[in-house]
Amino acid sequence: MNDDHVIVAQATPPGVAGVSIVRLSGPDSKIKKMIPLLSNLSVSAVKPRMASFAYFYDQLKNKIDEGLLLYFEGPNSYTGESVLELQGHGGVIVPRLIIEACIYHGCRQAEPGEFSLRAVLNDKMTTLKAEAICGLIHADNEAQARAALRSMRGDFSEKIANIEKRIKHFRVMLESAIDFDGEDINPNTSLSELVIICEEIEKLYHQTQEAVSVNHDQHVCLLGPPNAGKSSWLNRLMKDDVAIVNSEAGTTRDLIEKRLLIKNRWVQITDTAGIRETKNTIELEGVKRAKAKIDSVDLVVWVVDVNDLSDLDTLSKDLPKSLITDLKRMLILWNKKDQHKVIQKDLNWRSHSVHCVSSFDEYDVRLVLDLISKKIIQPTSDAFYARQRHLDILIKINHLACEVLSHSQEKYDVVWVAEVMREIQLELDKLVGLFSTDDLLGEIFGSFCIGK
Ligand SMILES: Nc1nc2c(ncn2[C@@H]2O[C@H](COP(=O)(O)OP(=O)(O)OP(=O)(O)O)[C@@H](O)[C@H]2O)c(=O)[nH]1
Ligand SMILES: [Mg+2]
Repeated sequence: MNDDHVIVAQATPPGVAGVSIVRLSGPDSKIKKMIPLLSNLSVSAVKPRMASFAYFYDQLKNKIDEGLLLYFEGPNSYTGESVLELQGHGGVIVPRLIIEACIYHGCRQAEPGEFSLRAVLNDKMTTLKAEAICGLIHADNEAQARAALRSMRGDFSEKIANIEKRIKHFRVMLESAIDFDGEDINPNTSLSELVIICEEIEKLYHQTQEAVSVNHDQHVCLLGPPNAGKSSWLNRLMKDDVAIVNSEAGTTRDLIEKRLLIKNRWVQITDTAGIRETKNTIELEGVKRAKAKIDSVDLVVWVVDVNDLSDLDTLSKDLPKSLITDLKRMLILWNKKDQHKVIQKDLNWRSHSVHCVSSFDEYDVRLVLDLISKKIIQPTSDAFYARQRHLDILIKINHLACEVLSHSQEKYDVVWVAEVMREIQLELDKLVGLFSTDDLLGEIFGSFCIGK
C-alpha cells in the first residue's frame, strides 16, 4: 500500500480564507527536489522546522503567491516521511496552481487520509489514534470533540492494552498447564481469572457501544392523536415555524424531520400524522408512516390533549405494548394545560410520570427540552471515541467471551479456553490496527478527508 511517491493535497478547506496550506509528503530526496521547483529558495536556504519566507511558482516558474515554506525532515514529521508545507493566501486558484505544479513535477494527489495512513505505516501513531484524529476533525459538537481527544490521548488504547495484558498472562498460565498436563493449574483460580477477563471485555463492549452512539444522532418522534399539538411542539422545540399548525384535525401527513442540538447531543426530531382511524387515503398513509416510525426511534414523545375525555389506557390502544412498558423510550405530555385551571388527569400512568404542559409556555418548552435530554443517552464524562468497526470487533470478542465462560462453568476444558483466548487476542490486535490488511486500511482511511 505504501509507495515512494510524493503525495500532495491542500490541507486547509478549499475556498476564500486568510491562509491556505498545501502539504507534500514523501522520501527526503524527492521532497528536497521540490523546494527549488516550487519556490525561489534553494535547499540549503531552508532549515528543518523553520519558517522561511518564499515566493511560490506555478509549473512554468511564474510567481503566483508569496508566503511561508516549512520543511520537516523525516522522521520528525506528521507522516514520518519528509514533509513540505506551503502556506499561502487563501482562495481557490493559488492552491490549485501549486498542486498542479507539484503534479507536473511528478507528485501524486493524495488519497483521502493518506497522510495519516503513512503516519501509521511509519509507526508515528497507532490506527486508533489516527481514527480519533479523524473523529476530532468530523466532530460536530463538543461531546464528540472531547471524546475524540480522550481517544487521541490514548484512553481507548489503554483499556484495550489492559485487557490484552491480562489475557497474555492468562494464556501463559494455560499453555504451561497444557504442556505439563494440567499439573500446575488450579481450575478454581483459572476460572476466576477467566471470569474477570470476560467481565472486563463486557465492560469495554458497553463503553464502546456508548462511544459509537456519541457520534450518531439520537432519534425522537412526536406521536399522538390528531390535533393534540405535536406540530406546535416541533415548532417550539426548533424555535421556528417548520410545520403547519391548524385547529383542523389531520393537518400533518408527511413525516417532518428536523435536526436539533439538545445539551451536546444532536437529535433528529420527527413530527408525525395524528394517529386515528380514517378513510382518507392520504391521511391513512400518514398514519401508517407515523406507526412505522415508532420502532426505529430512541424516544417517543407522546402528546395527548388534556381536553380529551378519554383516559390514557384508551388513548394508548394504538401504541405497541413494548413501547408502553419501556420507561426510557417514552415521554408523555398532557398538552394544552393552559385551557384548564385544575387538571384532573393521570399524572402517573403505568410507572410513567406524565407531564402537564402547554406549547404556548416558554417555561414548559425548556422543561420538555430538559426531559428529552434526560431520556436520551448522554455521553458520560469519560466517553472515548470509537467507530462501528471497533464495535463490530468487540461484538465478536464479547460473544466469544460469553460462550467460553458459560461452557467453562459446566466443564473446564483448558485446551479450548486457551484456543479461544488466542482468538480473542488476535481480534484485539485487529482492534488496535495491528496486522491490518491493505483492504482494511483502505476502508479505515478512506473515510478521512483529503489532506489529512
Ligand atoms: N390552548 C392551546 N392550544 C394549543 C396548544 N398546543 C397546540 N395548540 C393548538 O392546537 C391546535 C392543533 O395544533 P397542532 O400543533 O397542529 O396539532 P397536531 O397534533 O400537529 O395536529 P395534526 O397534525 O392534525 O395531527 C392548533 O390550533 C394549536 O394552536 C397549547 O398548548 N394550548
Ligand atoms: Mg401536526
